[in-house]
Amino acid sequence: MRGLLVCLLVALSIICANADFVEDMSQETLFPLKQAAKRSLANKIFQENQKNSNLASVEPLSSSLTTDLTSIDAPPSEYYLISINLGYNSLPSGISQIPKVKDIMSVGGLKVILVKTDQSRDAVLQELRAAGYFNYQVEKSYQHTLHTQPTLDRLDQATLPLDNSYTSIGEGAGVHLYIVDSGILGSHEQFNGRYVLDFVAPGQNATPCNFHGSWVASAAAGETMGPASQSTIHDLHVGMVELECAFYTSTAISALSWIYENGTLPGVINLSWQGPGNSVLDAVIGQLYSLGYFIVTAAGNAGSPTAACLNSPARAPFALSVGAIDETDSIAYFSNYGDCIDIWARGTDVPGADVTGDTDYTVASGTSVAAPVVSGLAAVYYSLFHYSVSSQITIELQQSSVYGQVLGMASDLSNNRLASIYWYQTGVSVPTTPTGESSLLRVFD
Ligand SMILES: [Ca+2]
Repeated sequence: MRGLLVCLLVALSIICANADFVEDMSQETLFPLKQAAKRSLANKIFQENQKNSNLASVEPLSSSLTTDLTSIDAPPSEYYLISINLGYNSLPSGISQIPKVKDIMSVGGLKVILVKTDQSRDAVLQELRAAGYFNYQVEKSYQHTLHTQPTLDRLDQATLPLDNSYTSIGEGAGVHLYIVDSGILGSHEQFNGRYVLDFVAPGQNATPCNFHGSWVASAAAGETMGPASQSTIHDLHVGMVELECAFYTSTAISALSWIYENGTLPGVINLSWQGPGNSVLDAVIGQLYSLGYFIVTAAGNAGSPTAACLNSPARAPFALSVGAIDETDSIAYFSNYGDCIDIWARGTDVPGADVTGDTDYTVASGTSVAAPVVSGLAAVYYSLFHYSVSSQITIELQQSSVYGQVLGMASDLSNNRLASIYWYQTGVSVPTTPTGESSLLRVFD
């Protein structure tokens, strides 16, 4: 559990200080609202870009870290733990030869006997007493599992309340998910056998510099926590220890360049960080999109209506920007919003993989964790539909989204879209959305 979630932010690199703004708005774009907003802001962005050279900052994110990670779920079967206080009883002689006894463990002054039986708890107690063994405590062995991931739970239903379940339509097998972040604990149980280390920032080692990358990766592709639970997870570790896990745009671009040169399609690239507007970074993202990668980014956590249109990669025409909603489907108080948000996903109180141990978890909030939900969903769609063109994934994400569900924004905005598999999962035909249709057609232009 952590008291504060710190998002990875990019410090503007020198490489862009003198770069001309890349006016690529006339090309195919993701959403018309975003396109219009970006057009109007292009000059302003460029001017700010010039002023912001070498700016380094770390943006504090929200956190709400009280959620208990474990819950007692349905009892699996017939296992009972019998605890014996040795102060009163010695172990029955020959107990280890009894077939139903599966294990005997010592825990301090206690012996704990694991029994497999289909008897009820009371029946086990009665049997022990009939045999002359008192002072036993008999407890059922429960299956301790994580709460149903709120991100997943929300993904498979159109409306609230959450039903504490997630029914998959696919797990993203065969798709490569590139996480450009603070490093991932590849040995974590959530990433079992699906982890590849691709890139480490110069001067760094493979050890994650904080939990962020693992938490993000589990939201996209964790064994039990992300939609793409069969995708291959690629770690591009850009976070720098000396910057408290922040990094430079140039390092991010190095990582993206590595993907361009060495990556495998179909692929989804997750960028759960923001920095000042950067035309070079935006252009690099455009190159990867053209090659067939789908790029997803966090909207940012400034709670601002304009920041996503000013910052990169959120403003990048070929990066899908994901805003965060809370447990009431309202825009999370920290989430950026406005015309440059393309889609929404749950981003508050989300458990995820931690880096302190292979079975450790943490809970945090941020658009950083909403983005990988959509990245994972994009991987699922690549896997299901075998698209080779990035724009087809955009269309799938749009068409499968639940329209008008996000509270706190006008319902007639075409970007009021909640990422969802609801229509696929239920077999209900996808509804026509009032203003979304035009944006779909534009992608085909
Ligand atoms: Ca659900």
